Amino acid sequence: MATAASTQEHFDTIVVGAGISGLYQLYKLRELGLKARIYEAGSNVGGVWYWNRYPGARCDSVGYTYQYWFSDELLSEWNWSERFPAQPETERYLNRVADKFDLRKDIVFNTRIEGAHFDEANGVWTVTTADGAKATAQFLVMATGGLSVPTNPTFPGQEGFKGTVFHTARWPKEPINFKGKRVGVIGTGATGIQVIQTIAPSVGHMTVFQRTPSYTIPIRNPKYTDQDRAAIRERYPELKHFVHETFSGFDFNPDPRSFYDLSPEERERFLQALWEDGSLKFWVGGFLEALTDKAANDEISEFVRKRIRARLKNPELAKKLTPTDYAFGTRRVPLENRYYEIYEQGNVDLVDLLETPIIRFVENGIETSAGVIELDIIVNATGFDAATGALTRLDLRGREGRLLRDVWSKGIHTWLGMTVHGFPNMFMTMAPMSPAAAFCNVPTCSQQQVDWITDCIKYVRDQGKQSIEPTADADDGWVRHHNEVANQTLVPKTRSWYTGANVEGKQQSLIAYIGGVGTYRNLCNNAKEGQYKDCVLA
Ligand code: NA7
Repeated sequence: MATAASTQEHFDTIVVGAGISGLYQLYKLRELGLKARIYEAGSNVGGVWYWNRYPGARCDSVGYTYQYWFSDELLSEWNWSERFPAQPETERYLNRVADKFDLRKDIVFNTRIEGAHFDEANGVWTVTTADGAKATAQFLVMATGGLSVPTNPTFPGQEGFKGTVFHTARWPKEPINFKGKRVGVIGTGATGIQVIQTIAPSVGHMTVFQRTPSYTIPIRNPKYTDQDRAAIRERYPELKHFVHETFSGFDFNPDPRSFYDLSPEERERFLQALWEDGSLKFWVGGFLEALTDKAANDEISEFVRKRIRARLKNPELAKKLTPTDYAFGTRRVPLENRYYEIYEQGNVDLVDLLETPIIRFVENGIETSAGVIELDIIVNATGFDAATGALTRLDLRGREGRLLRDVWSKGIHTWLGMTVHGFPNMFMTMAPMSPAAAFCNVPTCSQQQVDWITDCIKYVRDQGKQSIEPTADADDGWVRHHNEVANQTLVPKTRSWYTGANVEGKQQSLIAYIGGVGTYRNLCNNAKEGQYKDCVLA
């Protein structure tokens, strides 16, 4: 493992973050023969799979599409145990990658980067760690993650609560004993649902504080046999290419037929078959009109609502847990496992915050407009400042000392979601205006972005140049295209983390490119083949 140097070290490239993108970026930079270093705030690799170790954390992507494709040896060695691996398995996988490719020796752990400044005179980035150490590099890759800055609710009286408060994205490594405890969970997105359905059976009593119910899909998660794994491995040579050509980075595409090519009965049968797949295929592997056409979406939304209602005996509960005021698929669709049944098991209450909002936290619990609910533990499953949060909270300054936070406060702009005008030699993964920020199976897009970034760095060096930066027009063009595509869909019409609505004061615009993973990849490839003509090389 690398250690923070006492004297200022210089690298060809500094990477911030040792998650899925950062690890692969280090591997690729080494392949180029560059001197590279990762700084990582956590004590180990894994990024989102290091921090989000709450009970029930599980990947909603099928495991064999949620992996690296660069090493046939790794692909042949690693055995996924089930279709949707739980957090410990994915974390183990990323540790295995770090060990197998000896990545740790170039990673400094327990080191948070507070700022990075571009020095125009010398053409280098200087990064500063939380304890004031500095290092410089020609290139900077912000592999800081799209979902790495948790949002905590701010209710009056929070500091006075005498029990324990956890955020799911900062979960302790030691097991928590919930036995006999009164537990409150705030939030019913993908994370809330996983944690609620997992701990509800073992707590004394649970109160779920729900503001917006989710549309969900029941997960089908068989354990794999050796035979299953052998059959899956057969597909790897084709899959490693195919995932990059799809709409959302998985191993399937939306159906080529129009919603209106089928009769209502045929549609019902088709949707039922997708439903039984028990995966996100129902969301992004069905009709594309689900995301663009209100009438088509209404029918699909009702298909899901019917199935949620059918799970609940109590009509009052069914009403509260069934979404009716937004369109299916315009917010993240969680996979669930016996989520609805837990509300009828006897020790779980649902508080609908639209009826009885939280007034304040009190010493012994949470006070809503209906009275005090006594709690020992509060779990905030309240989400993230997605895509921008990890970048805007830093003192990240490009040319003329301009702060990215200020630049984006007037309107987020990027070129291809990977670079920003005014920030030469700075690259980002999982950043705004790329599919990776929300509408992609993360490893697919993170590998595509890292490959593109690596090629771009190689090009600059091969040309004997020092720096590359998109023009202001390049950013403008990308923002225009991003918005045009976004506005053809229903997604911006719903308030969610996809539109920045979950963070006060955040830009209200679609955070991720929704033109499709394959289309985005072609646009990135065109930029490369066109020798980055939208950029200034100096
Ligand atoms: P999400 O999807 O942003 O969900 C957060 C949940 O927390 C959601 O139900 C919110 O309600 C709720 N929330 C947030 N703040 C509050 C306050 N102040 N009061 C009450 N309820 C609140 O985050 P997740 O962690 O579940 O998922 C993020 C991604 O991680 C997910 O999409 C996967 O890709 C993995 P709201 O909807 O805002 O009404």
